[in-house]
Amino acid sequence: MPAYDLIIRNARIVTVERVTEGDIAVKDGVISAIGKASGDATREIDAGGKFVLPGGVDSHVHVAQKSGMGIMCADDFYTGTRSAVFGGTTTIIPFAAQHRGMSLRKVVQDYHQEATPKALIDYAFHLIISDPSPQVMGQELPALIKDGYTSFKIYMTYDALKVTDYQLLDILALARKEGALVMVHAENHDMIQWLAHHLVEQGHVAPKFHAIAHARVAEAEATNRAISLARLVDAPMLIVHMSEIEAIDTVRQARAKGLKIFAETCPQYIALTADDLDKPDVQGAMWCCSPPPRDSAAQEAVWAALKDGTFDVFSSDHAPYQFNEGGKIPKGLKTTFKEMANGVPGLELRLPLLFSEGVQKGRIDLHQFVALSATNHAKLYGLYPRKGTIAVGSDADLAIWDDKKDVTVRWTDLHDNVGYTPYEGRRVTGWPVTVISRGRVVVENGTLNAEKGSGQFLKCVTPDASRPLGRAAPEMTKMASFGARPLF
Ligand code: DUC
Ligand code: ZN
Ligand code: ZN
Repeated sequence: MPAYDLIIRNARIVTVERVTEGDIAVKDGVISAIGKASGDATREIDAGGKFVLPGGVDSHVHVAQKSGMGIMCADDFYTGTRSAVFGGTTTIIPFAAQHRGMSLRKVVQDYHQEATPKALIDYAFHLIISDPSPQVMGQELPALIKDGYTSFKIYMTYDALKVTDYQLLDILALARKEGALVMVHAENHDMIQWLAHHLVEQGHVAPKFHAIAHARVAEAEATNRAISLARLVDAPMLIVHMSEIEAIDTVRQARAKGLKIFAETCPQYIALTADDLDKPDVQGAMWCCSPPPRDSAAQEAVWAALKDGTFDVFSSDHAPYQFNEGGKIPKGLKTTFKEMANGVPGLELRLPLLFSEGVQKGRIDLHQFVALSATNHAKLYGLYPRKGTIAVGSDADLAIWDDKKDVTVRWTDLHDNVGYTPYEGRRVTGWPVTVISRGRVVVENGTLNAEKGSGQFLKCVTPDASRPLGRAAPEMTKMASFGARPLF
């Protein structure tokens, strides 16, 4: 009987702290030795000096979800996790989304029913709360937090989803009391509505006007307001999908004051600009997401914030809609920018884009890449050290990267169900060629080898913020723990 199930030999093992040369031995899905592995294994892989990184953790993903406008995502838990794993991601945290009038407990049950038979890799859930009714706030949410759903997203915009500032304060107070993390989509609803109304009135309905209606100041104002609300009740908050210079500065200042504010950005804010939405007829809808991509100055600000640790996590915000009437363009060629489905796919290309544009171009180092792509996500949602690192006792979730591999992005080579990629034709250097999930070699030589339903549900726990997130987030060391604390 071999000592191990798998040994990866001759690896350059990268974590947030160090690069180590050696072997990784795996038994029963868990890393059981690192260094010089003596003994044999059922399977050996020679990494040949390639980088072996923690499998990515993508903590902002929409799959099998209906948008506020009632449009179904193009990916379910099978195609979504398939796409993830081909891009080097081995854990996802999608949303169980409540629409108004729904029981949150029932919503969670429904998402489990969707995920259980289909997921190829491990997953946890965030909640989306659009209806903080007495039943939700008094019973369902506190119970769900105890059951391992410790983060929830709140919208400050979208008619069907947004909560008032008063409701957000209630939710923040509850998060503080129960020890949970509130994630905020920060855009000023009335500013966007007002601009959109006047643009449409003047016949400006093409996709490019989406980026004008979702003005930078709308993001900046809402970010500042959200942080002020969190400050009032001293509750932790994550601002998701940040795109904009002033908003990023506001986060940086809040953290410098010691506030427990975390921040996330996404591939579309380093690799796209508002000009991408400026295409003939409604084609620009394929690049439509909220907040919209901005310009090269904003991209530079995003890179600076990735480098200096203002951003804790780099997530895909994979929000996949096909370019047809059941997806992006519900009214076909007559669809106005107000009616387009919001969101772009990014699960599979999240890590290759960050690696190629970030590490290869010297904007961030490999350790920051690991922190931003895996370790910080696992720490923020209480999955560390089971996920997000390479250590004895951690799940053997690993990606072997060929840092020399040049790839020209073609949607036909990707594994989602979207039908296009906003990054078509881009060249990236560096690709996760072999991907391992709990010791199973799930991607190798471009082939998938995982059973539908073999992914496992992960319960999140409230993180202990006295442990720093990693090199990309040094301010965390100063932050108090955000375990449960009563407000009054
Ligand atoms: N917010 C998201 O988080 N994803 C897609 C669209 C949106 O507005
Ligand atoms: Zn959002
Ligand atoms: Zn999202």
